[in-house]
Amino acid sequence: MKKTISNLFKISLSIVLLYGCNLSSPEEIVDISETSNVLSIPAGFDFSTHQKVTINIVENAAYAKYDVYAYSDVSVKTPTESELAGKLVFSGVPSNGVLKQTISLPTYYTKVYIRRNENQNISVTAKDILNQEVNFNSTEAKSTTQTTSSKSSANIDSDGDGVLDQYDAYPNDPEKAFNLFTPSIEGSGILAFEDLWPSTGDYDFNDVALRYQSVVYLNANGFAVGFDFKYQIISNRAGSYNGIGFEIEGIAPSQIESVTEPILTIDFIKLNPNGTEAGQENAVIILTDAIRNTRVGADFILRTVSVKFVDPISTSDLGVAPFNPFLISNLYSNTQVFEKVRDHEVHLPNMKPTSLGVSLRGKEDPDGRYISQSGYPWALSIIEYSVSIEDVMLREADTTNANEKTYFTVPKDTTSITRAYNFFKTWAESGGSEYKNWYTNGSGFRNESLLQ
Ligand SMILES: [Ca+2]
Ligand SMILES: [Ca+2]
Ligand SMILES: [Ca+2]
Repeated sequence: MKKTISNLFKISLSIVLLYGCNLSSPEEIVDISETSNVLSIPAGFDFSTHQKVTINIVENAAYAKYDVYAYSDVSVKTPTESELAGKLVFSGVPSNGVLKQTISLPTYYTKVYIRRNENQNISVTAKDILNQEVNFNSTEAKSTTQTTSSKSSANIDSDGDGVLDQYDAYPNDPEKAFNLFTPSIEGSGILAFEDLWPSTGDYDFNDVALRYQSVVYLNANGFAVGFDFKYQIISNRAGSYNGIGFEIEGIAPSQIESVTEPILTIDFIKLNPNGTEAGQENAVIILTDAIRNTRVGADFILRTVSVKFVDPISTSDLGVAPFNPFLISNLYSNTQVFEKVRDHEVHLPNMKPTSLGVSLRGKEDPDGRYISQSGYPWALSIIEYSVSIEDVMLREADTTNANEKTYFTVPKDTTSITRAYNFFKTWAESGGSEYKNWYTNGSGFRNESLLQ
């Protein structure tokens, strides 16, 4: 009898376990998310996944070259120099003993790596980010390793900009000496939009999505002389002629010397002679007026818009890519008739429309801050280091690698981001304090079958 009870218990336990497994299967989680499609976010939360960080370096020696790397302490071991290489954010040589730059880092990043090279004596120091700042003094550079580079004796400055050839990324260009990458030399950022604003959408964030990398060109004093904005459209599920651009807040159109090459095809964007958009208070760069028209054949290709400044600008004044990005939505009309509507700009939460945009406060966007009544944004901005702008389309096309995407991928059509990414809702409802890395490929973070 005891045996029978024991067996019955085992059978019941098995049933419970099986049933339990079913309950915790991804499909069941999906159904639960589907029925609760309202996000209860704390007041003021803006859905930021990255933040501006100011790096302040004080140098006591006459001359030292610095490289600053993004660093995540999620990894267990200290990264090697070769592991850090792809995460280079900027380089520079202090001017009058000071090197200061503004960069962008994921909110879950807690440190940066600072590499100092004083006459081939190399030190690498991990520094904490405190209140969006990193303060480093060269007296902290302790563990030094002497390299055997033959360049150490080469004190040549071919272009006379004050930066030795061995440290000068542009040894024959006196206007440029260093680069500042957003997010890094081998990383890329994502902008993903819902285009029905001010109506709510399905929150699959695949109507328009692009990857970008910005390369700011710095002079010998660490001031920006211009930048390239490279972009690759990775999703365009909209039937309409959406345009896309960004506003550089606090920078006047007159501070821009030239912009090459916005792709304008449907004649409703007016430009100033310097290539910025006309009628704007701040400098506005339009990448294209019609994303669908930027294809070559059936494919979107890697594009670059180059911006040159009249006078060098500090990166604290310039801000960080993607600046104030926006989609120009031409879908709003509740008809299928295409209209050239310039003023319907879809921005990131809490950002403001440009001079040519309108704020359409109403039922769906009650505060006019691009957060819907149900608590959702119309745009998301992410930066990550797991795929480069050059490699993303190759990786996408590689079907043998389909289940090994280590980078953010937009959801399939009509699949809400809350279904595709299991911790998006937790992150949003915690005001961004939990699961700050919800968009990464952490264990159990995403439902691969629901991603494009
Ligand atoms: Ca030089
Ligand atoms: Ca140079
Ligand atoms: Ca959508």
